[in-house]
Amino acid sequence: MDLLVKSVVEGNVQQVVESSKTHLSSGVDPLDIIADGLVAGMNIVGPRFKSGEMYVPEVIMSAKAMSEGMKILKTFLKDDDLPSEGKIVIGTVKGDLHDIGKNLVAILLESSGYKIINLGVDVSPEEFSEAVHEHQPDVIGLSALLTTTMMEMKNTVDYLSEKGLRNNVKIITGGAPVSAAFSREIGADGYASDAGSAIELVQSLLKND
Ligand code: B1M
Repeated sequence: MDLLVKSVVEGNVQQVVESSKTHLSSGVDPLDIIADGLVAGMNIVGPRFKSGEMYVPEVIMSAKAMSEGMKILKTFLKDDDLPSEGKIVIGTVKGDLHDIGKNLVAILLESSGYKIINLGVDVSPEEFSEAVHEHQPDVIGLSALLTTTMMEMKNTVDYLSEKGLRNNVKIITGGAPVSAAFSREIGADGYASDAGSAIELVQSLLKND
């Protein structure tokens, strides 16, 4: 499985596809290939990105390699075979169109076993609220890159509180202008400065549930 892990880390799509097929044809359980190969590889990528050893384009290639491997392996799985650590709705708040960082956070959370519902950009408090009703997530992730849209995070937190939707869901925030202090001030449950920290934050919030 070492070659598969290495290929994910290196973002080598072709090698990941070939190696996944080789393991399948040797009779390895697809779930083991996912856990010990694809996820194990992304578990190396997350901390390396956090520590600055890997950069955005490299993480995107690793994620692409992982998802190409997943495409092959998923055809051998039943829908409920894949274990889920929890469900996360994520989006960039209203008025804000920046999504590169938010998508990276989504990618790394997904590769850590969370089911991600990515609402995209320019997401209003009402749309977050609808997503809570529809998907019943464990966590809502709010991203903002503009100082002018940071207050939409507060509006979203307030709206969800008003609608009585805070009981079973944690709200986390992130994005360049956001800070832990701001996040606390607006009543969110946590703040992460980068994608690697977002994984640790979600794990600790859901563990304490
Ligand atoms: Co814009 N932009 N931009 N921009 N843009 C910034 C953010 C800016 C700092 C540039 C500058 O002036 N130096 C500035 C904001 C200034 C401010 O508010 N203080 C700015 C501006 C002003 C604007 C416009 C207003 C420009 C204009 O039109 N006059 C406009 C606004 C449009 C809008 O949103 N309504 C605008 C537009 C754009 C583009 C569309 C051209 C493009 C976005 C494309 C896209 O995202 N699809 C863009 C870009 C690319 C940038 C910069 C250059 C790069 C942002 C980025 O992707 N970084 C940015 C300057 C910069 O940061 N150097 C800038 C890489 C990414 C991996 O990092 O997004 O920080 P980041 O994500 C990190 C963390 O923040 C964190 O984890 C990520 C990964 O580690 N994180 C989370 C993010 N979300 C998280 C959520 C979490 C947890 C962690 O939990 C839920």
